[in-house]
Amino acid sequence: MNKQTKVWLVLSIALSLLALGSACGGGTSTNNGGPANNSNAGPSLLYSGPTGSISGVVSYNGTPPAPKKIDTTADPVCGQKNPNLMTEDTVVKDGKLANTFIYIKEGTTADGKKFADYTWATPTDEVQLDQNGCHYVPHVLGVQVNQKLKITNSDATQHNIHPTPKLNQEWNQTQANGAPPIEKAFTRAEILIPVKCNQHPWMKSYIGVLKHPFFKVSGADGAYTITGVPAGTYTVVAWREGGATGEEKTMQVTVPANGSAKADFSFGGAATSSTTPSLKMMPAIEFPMLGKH
Ligand SMILES: [Cu+2]
Repeated sequence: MNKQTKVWLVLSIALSLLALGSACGGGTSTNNGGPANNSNAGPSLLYSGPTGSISGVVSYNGTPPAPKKIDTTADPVCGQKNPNLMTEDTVVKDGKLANTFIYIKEGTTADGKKFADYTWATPTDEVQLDQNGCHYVPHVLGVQVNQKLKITNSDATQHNIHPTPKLNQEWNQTQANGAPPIEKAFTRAEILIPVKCNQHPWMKSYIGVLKHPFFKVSGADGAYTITGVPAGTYTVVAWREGGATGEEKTMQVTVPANGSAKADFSFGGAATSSTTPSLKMMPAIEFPMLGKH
């Protein structure tokens, strides 16, 4: 018997055993519909049409709040490794805003189907969140639903990773100096999950969880590019941290087949300059009316 024949023999035995196993298993189930129907997820619609990209730059108007130096005296290890640790809630360079999470919220593909009706494979590669110098790196990141998130501790001190989601399950886990990576995943889409550290109150990170892969975080130059986007028309959202649930800007874009759509966003500035004049006008309107009595 040659090697190929042996392999086929082993395979066919394995398949027979599998068939036998599922036939026996079927006796306990009321639904004998076969393997295609036993999944609780709906039928999956996979996209195979033409794609394009969305790119742009995120700006910050006006003078951004200056980063503040973080007092790390509670943990000397942090101060030794990272003596100039600064707040990262608004990172602006030359008017461009980093750490903005840009993603497709909804839309219609060029073939007339709802974007939300498509399903996207969970990536097999993991996304890393490191604790290095007593802050989270990166500060903002995205994962797909059920994609593996690998959390590492590069510091000579203990951290306690504590995401505080609204839709996913909350957990917190201590990771000692030298401890192996912690592997987690989120089962539901959520924009965005704040992550804190129970050891170091200043530590913050934000994780965006989506059912699809069309998201990016703006870089230090404010730029981002989302590739492989099905041709279609979409609502694109740029999210940045701030307040209780963050701040969002939305834009409609049409992604052409094999082309690129532009979506520039801007935060900051504008709101304060528009409210001041309207407040000043109010007394001018009110006083003549009072004088008529
Ligand atoms: Cu920590």
